[in-house]
Amino acid sequence: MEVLTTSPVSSADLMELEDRYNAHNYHPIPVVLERGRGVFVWDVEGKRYYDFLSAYSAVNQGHCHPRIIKALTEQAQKLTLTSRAFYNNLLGEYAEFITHYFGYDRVLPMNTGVEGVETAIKLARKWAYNIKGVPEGQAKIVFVEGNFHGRTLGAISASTDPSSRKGFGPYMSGYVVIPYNDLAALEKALQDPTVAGFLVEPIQGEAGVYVPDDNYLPAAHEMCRRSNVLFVADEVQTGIARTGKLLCCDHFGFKPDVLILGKALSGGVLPVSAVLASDEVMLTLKPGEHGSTFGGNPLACAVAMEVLKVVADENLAANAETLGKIFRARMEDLKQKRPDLVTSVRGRGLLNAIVINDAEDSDTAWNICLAMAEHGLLAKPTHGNIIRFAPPLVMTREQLEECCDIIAGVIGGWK
Ligand code: IF1
Repeated sequence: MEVLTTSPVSSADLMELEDRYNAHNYHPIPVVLERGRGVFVWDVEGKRYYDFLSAYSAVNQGHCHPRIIKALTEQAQKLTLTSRAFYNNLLGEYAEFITHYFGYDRVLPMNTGVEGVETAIKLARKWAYNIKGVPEGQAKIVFVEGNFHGRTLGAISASTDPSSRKGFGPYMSGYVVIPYNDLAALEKALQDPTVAGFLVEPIQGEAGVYVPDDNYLPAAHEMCRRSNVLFVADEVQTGIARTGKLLCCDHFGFKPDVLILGKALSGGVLPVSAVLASDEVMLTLKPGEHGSTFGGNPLACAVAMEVLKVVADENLAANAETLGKIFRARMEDLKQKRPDLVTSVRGRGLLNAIVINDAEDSDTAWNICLAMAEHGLLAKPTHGNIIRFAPPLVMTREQLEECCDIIAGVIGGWK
């Protein structure tokens, strides 16, 4: 058989094919990618782009990182899945490694981010009944407005975004939703003695990269401690160096009681998520009470260990912190030049967003993203008028400056 180095099929054909046979639950930017390396991806026509989405922060370590792909392929030839009906030779090593790495007693391995969220909710409820003494069936979880925790019924039941939520009821009970970045509202919610946990993204990603006030998270953590409520951090998107520290909570000097990780825990090569907690919380779960066919599989264990070593060896958190400052400074310059168009710049590390001065239903941000794609940079709007910028953390300063030139060129010259 003849081996082709480039696909003979055009982007247009492939988009049509997907559109014809796939569910219409996404509206992608019209590029068809077939290859990735580091901060770059290539479409089927061979055009190269800077990736400023990083698969929603799953590819923090860059596309097809050689060390991660080596760990994947070597393990794939040995053993991929045993289920948890048996022990495998890597799960213990991985559990020791990841708990020491993040400073927790125990880990519960899952696959997707939302499974991590579901696991954390179940853990908080179990802990409330077994340890806190909440009467069975009455535990509550407190969430904040604008949250995004995934697509399961358990997660969308907490959502205040109609597009995530509407038309999928009935919803989970035992949820309380309060305003974000509002300590008074949290104080009030925590007065209810049946509250088991407070589940929050340290920076709200999907909502549009909302960074809370400096004292919000540490004060919320302290309030939870005083009320005997678990502080559960959803760091699926913010975790693993994205915001300029290993965890976003590290910026604020506290450790969540329960930590949820996903996405970049596998460097984007397969779904790997994890929930980390203390003995007290984790040991409330007994055999048969929770699990997953794929959770803790040896392939995931091998990959996740290498991923975390790469994050440390390549100082990705420090790089994200440094480059993030440069990026926001460049975007602030752009805001000065085009105050009619750019109304806000925000973020932490390399999780940033700019707000385009437009109604959410305007297509300006979308059209800007199409123009940036033409100039070789991929980003996608969220909520219509917010553009999120989250490149792989392996980017160099020179590359970042070049990307800022592209963004400033497109937006600066926008008519
Ligand atoms: C989609 C955004 C990112 C998450 C947090 C759990 C999950 C996610 C904080 C679930 C997932 C995604 C999923 C993706 C869009 C996306 C996203 F645009 F919504 F905000 F990352 F930027 N907690 N985030 O952000 O993880 O089950 O998907 O592995 O297409 O729904 P998952």
